[in-house]
Amino acid sequence: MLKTPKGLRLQIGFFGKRNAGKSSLFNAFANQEVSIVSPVAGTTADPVEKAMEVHSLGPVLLIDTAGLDDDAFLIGDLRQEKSRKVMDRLDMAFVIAQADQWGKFEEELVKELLNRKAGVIAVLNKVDLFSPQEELLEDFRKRQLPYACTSATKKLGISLLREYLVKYAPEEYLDSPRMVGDILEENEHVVLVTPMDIEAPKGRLIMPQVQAIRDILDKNCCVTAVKTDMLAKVLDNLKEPPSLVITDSQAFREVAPVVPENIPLTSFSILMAKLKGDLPLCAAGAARILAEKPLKNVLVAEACSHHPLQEDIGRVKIPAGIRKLRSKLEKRELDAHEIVFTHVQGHDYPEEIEKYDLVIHCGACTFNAREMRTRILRAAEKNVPFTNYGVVLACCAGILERALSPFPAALEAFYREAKKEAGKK
Ligand SMILES: Nc1nc2c(ncn2[C@@H]2O[C@H](COP(=O)(O)OP(=O)(O)OP(=O)(O)O)[C@@H](O)[C@H]2O)c(=O)[nH]1
Ligand SMILES: [Mg+2]
Repeated sequence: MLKTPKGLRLQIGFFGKRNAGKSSLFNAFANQEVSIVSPVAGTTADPVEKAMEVHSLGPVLLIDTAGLDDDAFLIGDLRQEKSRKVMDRLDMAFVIAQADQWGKFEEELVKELLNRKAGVIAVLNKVDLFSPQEELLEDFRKRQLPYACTSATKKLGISLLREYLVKYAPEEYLDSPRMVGDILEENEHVVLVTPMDIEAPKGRLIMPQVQAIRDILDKNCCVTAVKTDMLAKVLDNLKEPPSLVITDSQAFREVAPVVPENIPLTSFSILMAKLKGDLPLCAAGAARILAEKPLKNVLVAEACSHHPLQEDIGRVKIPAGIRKLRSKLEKRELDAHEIVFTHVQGHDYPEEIEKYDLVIHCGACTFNAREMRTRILRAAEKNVPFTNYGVVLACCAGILERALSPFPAALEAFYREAKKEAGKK
């Protein structure tokens, strides 16, 4: 129906010093001249991406990066900064060096990548001209660091790189996590509420809707999709109530009274929190909005850089919803400046996360699970509550508990945190 979204692809980075042959290997791997190759050191300035299918692994995203230097991490050069940012979202990385020049710098790179939980493969390139030292290879074997000797120009060793990917790819890519199928039994019926407002993309459904349909069908369940105003009629006409209703978060307020209390109801965004991040953690994070102590600085992080609908949610709906909720809670009208919402987009995510009282993330449909995990981790390490759009929208609409009811662990996490917050001032 749609192309595989970027966030579901295994992301593979090509790293190393300038002129190591990263772009040449990238092209040899892709079997296409995608990235510019030249003998001039520093040819690649910005990360270059190529989506492709790897046999028996499925969809991958290759990312060629700008060459790094020995003092790369000191000089703060913009292009090197971009290469480093790529590291945060990788599943796997090739660390590439000219075959006779693997050294301390490459080892540092391997360490950085392993710290980020990426799978690392050492690549000794240009073996048509240079030979690696036998002791080095022995050392790799001892440390169980997978390595390959390649020649990008002679196309040697490229298939070994592919084999390694399949061998070392994280489990989740071989067996994708479920969005909703895990809470359904076979033959159940799910109703989706998919409003087609002016923001809906022309001629198609948005990705979370498509992904949910696929997951429900994979579970051998039946799915009915309706627009908001048809919901009451469809529910009336069903002989048996559906096992679950999933609605667009924005229509939650309208949909909730139409769906009888005995029918579990949740939102697409909550399913995205489950698929990409950590639903219990996001549920617990929402408790901070309802806490008694003042809420001053909120970071709103958005994965897509060009999405008017998401932008509207992050920039308008959520700030307005939270201000309204806090005004009610504090029993006074909050001024616009009393809660500061800071917005970041794409792969930007601040290092000093402790400045914020709360992080609110979008559904992250364009991110892979690892990048989300890195972000969650960064907040958790600084004890900053983390939540997402769907959970916040449900919270502002006053239906959070209901939207979480199909996921008992998340509901419990919310109650636990709310109780803890109630004890603080
Ligand atoms: N002989 C030989 N030359 C190679 C090989 N791989 C790359 N080269 C050459 O090495 C030079 C640099 O290659 P690139 O692929 O541009 O290197 P890079 O690592 O992407 O360099 P930057 O990103 O620009 O820093 C080019 O002249 C390539 O033709 C190889 O396996 N053998
Ligand atoms: Mg290059």
